[in-house]
Amino acid sequence: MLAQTAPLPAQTESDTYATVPTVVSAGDARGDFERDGYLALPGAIPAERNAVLRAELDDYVQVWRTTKQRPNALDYPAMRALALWPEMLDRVRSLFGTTFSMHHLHADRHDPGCVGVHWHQDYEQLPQTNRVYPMVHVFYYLSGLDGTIGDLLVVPRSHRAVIERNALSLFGTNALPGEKVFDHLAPGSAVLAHSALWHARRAKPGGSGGRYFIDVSYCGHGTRWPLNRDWLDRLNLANERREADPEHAWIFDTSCYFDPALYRERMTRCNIGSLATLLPETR
Ligand SMILES: O=C(O)CCC(=O)C(=O)O
Ligand SMILES: [Fe+2]
Repeated sequence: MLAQTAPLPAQTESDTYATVPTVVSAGDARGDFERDGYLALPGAIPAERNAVLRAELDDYVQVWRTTKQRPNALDYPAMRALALWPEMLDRVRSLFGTTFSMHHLHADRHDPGCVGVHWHQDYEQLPQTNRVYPMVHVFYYLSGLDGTIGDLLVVPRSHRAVIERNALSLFGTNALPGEKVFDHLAPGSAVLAHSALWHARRAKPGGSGGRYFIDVSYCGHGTRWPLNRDWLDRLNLANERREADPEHAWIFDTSCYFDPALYRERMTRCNIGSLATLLPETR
């Protein structure tokens, strides 16, 4: 069983807007993460919990493929518990040095022959201009990685570059200079990746049984992040149901998000020339 964690203190408005995460390293893990943009945690999920998650993911995938509708992962108890896993939340908190909310949870089983995912980064920002606030994706490989079906690729230290999410698509999943290939990870491993880290999934032949994959992402407080309506609704729903576990109110707090659909047109209209010249004077 996962241990319970203490709730974070309630945020005040001044906390929310004053907290800019420090880039000073406080311990090896944080230093490594800040330098390289990722941390690998081999075999992080205990075997028993991992088996429950795998069974749940099989069910989730079957419902999704049968109904052609992606179910709400937060309705599945083990996946919901994974998003709220106290040890992982503590780790994210220590890496961020600030409070945060969950952004989304995606889950899928990649069966043999599954296609790859081209190079990209997943940092949520409209438009992409800086990397001041932290966002992380926790990639869980329930069945591990063994060089079949799909390898995870990352370019260490690429998370500081400011680049549109799909700007790297022209490279497909070809090798990039300095890339690191994850093709050997124990079942239940996690890779914590700064969301701006360049990464890809390179399709590989062979394999059996499927590549069980869950990613959960978290956004640091102090700014507002884009989140599509669908996931805003899911988090709000989870928040409404939190009587069952009131200590998790903060993780489903959506006040740090905005629906990008409501801003895209406005952004397109004013995103001309150098945006800096359109900003009000600040000191
Ligand atoms: O399948 C993987 O290992 C990574 C997939 C990915 O890039 C993502 O879900 O954002
Ligand atoms: Fe990604």
